Amino acid sequence: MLGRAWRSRYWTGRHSNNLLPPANRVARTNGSHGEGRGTEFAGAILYNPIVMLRYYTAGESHGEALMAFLSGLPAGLAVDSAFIDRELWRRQQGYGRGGRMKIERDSAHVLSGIRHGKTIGSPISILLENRDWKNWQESLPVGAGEVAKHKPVASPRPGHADLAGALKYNFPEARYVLERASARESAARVAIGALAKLFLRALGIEVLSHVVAVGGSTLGAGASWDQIEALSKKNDVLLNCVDARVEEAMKETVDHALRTGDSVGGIFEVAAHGVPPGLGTYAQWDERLDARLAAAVMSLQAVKGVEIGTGISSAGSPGSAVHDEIGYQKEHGFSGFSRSRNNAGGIEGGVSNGEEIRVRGYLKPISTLRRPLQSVDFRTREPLKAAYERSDVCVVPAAGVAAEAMVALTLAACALDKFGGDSMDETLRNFEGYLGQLRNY
Ligand code: EPS
Repeated sequence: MLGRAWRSRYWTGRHSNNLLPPANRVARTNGSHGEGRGTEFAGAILYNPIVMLRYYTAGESHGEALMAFLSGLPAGLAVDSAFIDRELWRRQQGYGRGGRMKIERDSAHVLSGIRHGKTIGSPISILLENRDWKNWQESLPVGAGEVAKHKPVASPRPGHADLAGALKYNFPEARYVLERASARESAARVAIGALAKLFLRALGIEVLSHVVAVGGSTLGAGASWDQIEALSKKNDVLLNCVDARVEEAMKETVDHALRTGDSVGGIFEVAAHGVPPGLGTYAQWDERLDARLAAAVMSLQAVKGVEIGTGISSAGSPGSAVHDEIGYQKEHGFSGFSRSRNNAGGIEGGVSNGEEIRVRGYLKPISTLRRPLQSVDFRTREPLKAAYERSDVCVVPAAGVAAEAMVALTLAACALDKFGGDSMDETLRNFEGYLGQLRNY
């Protein structure tokens, strides 16, 4: 069996042919030509061509369950299921959630890949039961069921996937669209994100979030890692803001939306603490860490913008006010190099620079409104107000927790690209070797 680092080198295509494993060398001499990422070696593909850590989810919002799959974690990582459930609980918190959160008690049911409390290197699958399924079995059956019991969505909601999805998949209405476009799906990401967090923790990296803004109520100052960490330990979550006074203003903003049948968006910030310099690379566009993080966070429901560090305000400032001056104290950080501030959000040139990574997500307001906007009847094409279904009014804290999962999965993938390892022992050995290199730089 090929080592993980071996596979990575082979598939990233940056190394010479004589580094190819024997099976692939044979394939090339048998008529495959070309360099690079996999398909040229179609006759000899042994592994997924691009990434070592792979994941995806399945499940409808009101179906029987959500499923999450994670493949590529090294063997021997201790898994604490209470930690996964705590993460799932954190995602369910926050002022402004709808009635659904009173029904669900998300808990991870691990089906594979973890035995005797540790990963075994095999694909991990996790099932999250939808408690609400009992109320939907007749409306959303797997079999044909009774048409009269289905729950079609009369008119698409502006801002939701309803119309674009119905047009794309040629559905006469939007029920199937919203079932999958729903942010309920993010619970599955949080379950596997928790495993990525446990992996990163073994490397000394922690990932958490806080809320910067709800509607127009904004935290003026930055939040320190210690403040963010203290928030994560709370057992009563209001809006996950480090400043109690601003949090109260955020609550009033949500109350106003509740009173007026409206909804609010906002801004969350994810911080990754303890990330060494050297994750991601400028060498290729799709291997840049900032690009990978931006895609990961943007993929979350309702996120319409992503910012690394002070990226957005930096665009209007002179370079002297933006870039983080460099100093050196032998014992500081990973390599002795230090920074006067962290406007870069821990990433320069698509590479982590050893400072804390800071990524912000900008959420549009929830698109389901109790006082709906104008739309069109799917059936008659006549004007009709947009459909209203039970919904949340504000999900910024929950989205922050889901974004932690996406950031953790992305950093774990980058760390495995760099350090490889089929077992945690192997990964940690490679990691320690690299840390030594940084210390001795
Ligand atoms: C969502 C609508 C609401 C939210 C849901 C996301 O669900 P329901 O239609 O069942 O009331 O509660 O979020 C979750 C269920 C969750 O777990 O976060 C939507 O349309 O996106």
